[in-house]
Parts: sequence; C-alpha cells; structure tokens
Amino acid sequence: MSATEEKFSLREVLVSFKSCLVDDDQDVLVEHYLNGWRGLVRFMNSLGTIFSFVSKDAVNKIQIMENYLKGESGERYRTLQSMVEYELSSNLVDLTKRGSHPDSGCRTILRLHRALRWLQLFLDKLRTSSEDSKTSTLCAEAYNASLANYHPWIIRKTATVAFLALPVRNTFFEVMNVGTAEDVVDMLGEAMPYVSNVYDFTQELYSQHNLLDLP
Ligand code: 1PX
Repeated sequence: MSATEEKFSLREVLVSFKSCLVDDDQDVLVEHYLNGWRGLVRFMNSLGTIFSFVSKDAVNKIQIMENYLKGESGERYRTLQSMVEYELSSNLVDLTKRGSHPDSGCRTILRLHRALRWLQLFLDKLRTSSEDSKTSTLCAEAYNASLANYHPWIIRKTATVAFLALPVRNTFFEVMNVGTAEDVVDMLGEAMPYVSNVYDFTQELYSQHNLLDLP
C-alpha cells in the first residue's frame, strides 16, 4: 500500500461534504461536491473490482460535471443554484425525455443526488447496526429504499449480487481507516449531518424547480 493510500480515511471524505455548503447553507459548491464523490469512489474502489461497474458510472458523471466546470460557461456551474438557473433559463435541460441535452448538469447531479440518499441510509444503518449485522443486507435495504426505485431490473439484479461480496461489518469498518468500531460509529454520527445538509439542500432546490424526475 502506498503512503497516500495509507492515509485515506472515510472521515475526511464525509467531512469534505461540510465544505460544499456556502452562503449560510443556501448553496452548494459543485467543485467540492465532486470532491466528496471522488473520495467515495476511491473508497468503493478499495473494496475491490466487483464494484467497478458502479464506480465507472459515478466517475463518468463526475467527468461530465468537470467538463462543464472547465468549459466556457464554467462560472455558471460554480454552484448548484447557478447551474440550475443557467441551464433552465438557456433551455439546456431535457425535461420530459432525453433529446438534445441528454447529459445536462441538472440530470447528472440528480443521479448523484439520488445515490447520496442511498449513502445516507446505508451509513445510518451501519452506524446503528449490531456487531453481527450483515453489511450486504444493510446495503440492500438502503438500496431498495432509494436508488433501486430508479433502476431497471438488470441493474437492480447486478447490484444485489455485488452487495453479497461486501465484507463483514468489522472488516468494512477497518477499510474505512477510522479506528475502532466505536470510533467509526462516533465518526458517522459526527459526519452524517454534513452529508444530510447537502442532500436536503439539493432536494429542496430540485423540488422548487420541478427537477426531481428528469429523464
Ligand atoms: C461506508 C460506505 C461508503 C461507500 C461509498 C460508496 C460510494 C458509492 C457510490 C455509488 C455511486 C452510484 C452512482 C449511481 C448513479 C446512478 O444511479 N446511475 C444509473 C443511472 O444513470 P443514467 O445516466 O443511466 O440515468 C446507472 O444506470 C447506474 C449504473 C451503475 C449501478 C448503480 C448501482 C448503485 C449501487 C450503489 C451501491 C454501491 C455499493 C458500494 C458498496 C460500498
């Protein structure tokens, strides 16, 4: 394991969501949001190649957003509010079916946002679970209550099979590189509100603009 990999801790990843919120929690910085996702993908990759079909999709979506940030309208993509205003006012969002703007920033962030709900549920289940709980069951429960509702059968099936490869709770906690199981539970309790605040803000923004069902 390299020095950088050794230092990797899920605490830093989750706490990084704290820096997403700006303007008294009234906006989210896209660059920081993507940083949080990069960390999550890194963590997922450390669990093995079985999840590469998931990380590939997440990386692809992160890349789409990076391209907008680097593009000539990059400044308009600096925060979620400015992105929504810009894309909607310039007719850059496919609202009912994918057409001339299949990969708008709004629909791309929506996919990540839905996945953030899964993460929220899963981490909360992990935090409150007993030592002998099965990680795969917790993960599947969180998935079925969130992301699964948006996925076709084949993805749901593949995801459910991949969950079976998740390590047992203690090993999973070790990979997080946070300390003892107790430390992990404490860390999750501290860090989860940051993720929840970002989720709640995005949910509210998308709901106000009727963007929660983008194709
Ligand atoms: C302590 C836990 C930390 C775990 C961190 C793991 C980060 C997980 C990142 C998941 C990112 C998933 C993004 C999925 C976005 C999505 O819904 N994409 C689908 C729709 O996109 P489209 O462009 O077609 O409208 C796309 O079809 C997705 C395909 C890939 C399969 C997604 C399965 C998601 C399962 C989530 C659970 C991951 C399990 C990780 C175990 C730790």
